[in-house]
Amino acid sequence: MDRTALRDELLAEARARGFSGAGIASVRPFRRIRARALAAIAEGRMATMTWYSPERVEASTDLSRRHPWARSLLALAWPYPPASVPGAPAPPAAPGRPRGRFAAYACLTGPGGGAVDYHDHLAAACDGLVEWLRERAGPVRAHRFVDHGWAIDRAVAERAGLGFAGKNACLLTREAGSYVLLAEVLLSLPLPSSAPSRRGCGNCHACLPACPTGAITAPGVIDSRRCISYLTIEHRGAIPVEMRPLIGTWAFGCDLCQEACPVNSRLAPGGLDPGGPGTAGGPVPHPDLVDCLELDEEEFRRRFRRTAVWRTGRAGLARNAAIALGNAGDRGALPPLRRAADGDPDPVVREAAAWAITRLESV
Ligand code: B12
Ligand code: SF4
Ligand code: SF4
Repeated sequence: MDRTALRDELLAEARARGFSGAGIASVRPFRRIRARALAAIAEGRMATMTWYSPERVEASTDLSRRHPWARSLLALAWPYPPASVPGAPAPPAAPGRPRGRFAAYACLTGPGGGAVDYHDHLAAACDGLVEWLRERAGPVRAHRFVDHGWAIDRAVAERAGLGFAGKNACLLTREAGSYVLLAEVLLSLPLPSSAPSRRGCGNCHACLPACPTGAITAPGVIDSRRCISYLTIEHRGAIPVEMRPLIGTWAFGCDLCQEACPVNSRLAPGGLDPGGPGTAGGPVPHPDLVDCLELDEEEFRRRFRRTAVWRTGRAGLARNAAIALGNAGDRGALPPLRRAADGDPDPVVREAAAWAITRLESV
């Protein structure tokens, strides 16, 4: 079969299976992003994420080192709805039970409506697509990357024409803006490359002032040490005191630089249903912060084991909730904070709760 026709059929099949974007990139090294990623590590912008090592960057930016059989790269984007629409009022909260925020990607639901971890969800979708390709094209060797794989997902997607790199560093796609999760599959089959996107941010710079912590230090450059997403998901131990008031009520991740983006608001007129504040069925966009503070290990596992929130751990979520409660300004949250400051098994949570109490008592 003609390779261009096969590529086009494969990309159409990806869309039919729920991916919002699909494209083919060459496997040649990613030299520009290699230099940027190494600089991010050398300048400390990757904070304590030591797993993001120079060795990983070298392998991620020259995929043929570990996979010499690879002849093309299939890049894929999976869409998800934003958690809220800019300007929309926050959902009501009961006195003493302020609501916080979870990043929209953590609230991803599967076909049955239940919460899912996007890694599992995307991996299954990629595998299904590779099976389809094998049925069409015969034996094809494949290796997939989903987020924690050794590939730089945004750079691959950009080269495959899925979209362009925004000043908030996110990959902005035509179909779903930046509200996409990325994955890619190395193939032993040579397929012709897709055309890169010719769009860009132009004169817009709305995301830079929208970041409350100044984490976007230059267009396309994120200092993780200041990024709420890093602080609430990846950072272990106490969150630096000077950053705490800037985190607002985010309890897991942050979407502010995406919510400010006109490309997203043009494409996504509706947000996720805010639903109730309870997390009994898994992550929700506006969770009850006292609930997040008080979960024990068993309940945390039951609610979040197969979701993105699992990464932060019970103590990480409770630490974040304590800080968010301090920032929410509702003194009705003082009793649960006092209980956590005295009795939480984790010293980091106890200290965060004590900080929140001091902050609320000074309101
Ligand atoms: C480490 C990491 C983080 C770190 C560091 C973020 C960062 N920007 O480097 C932290 C924990 C802070 C983080 C946060 C988030 N992350 Co993250 N993260 C990663 C990870 C594992 C590696 C990223 C990386 O290599 N960074 C190093 C830099 C050099 O690479 P980059 O940012 O990817 O590169 C782009 C920009 O630098 C930009 N760029 C480079 N130069 C220039 C110059 C100009 C002028 C411009 C305009 C742009 C530009 O172009 C590059 C290619 O597109 C990837 C998964 C993966 N394996 O790739 C997910 C990934 C990037 N994260 C993702 C998501 C969803 C997020 C959050 C939105 C989660 C949230 N809601 O809380 C935030 C967004 C923060 C932000 N504005 O970037 C998605 C991004 C999807 C998308 N549409 O872009 C990814 C791809 C995971 C996935 N598989 O879907 N993340
Ligand atoms: S995710 Fe939040 S803190 Fe991080 S760069 Fe975007 S707006 Fe700033
Ligand atoms: S807000 Fe503007 S500058 Fe920032 S990513 Fe969106 S289009 Fe680009």
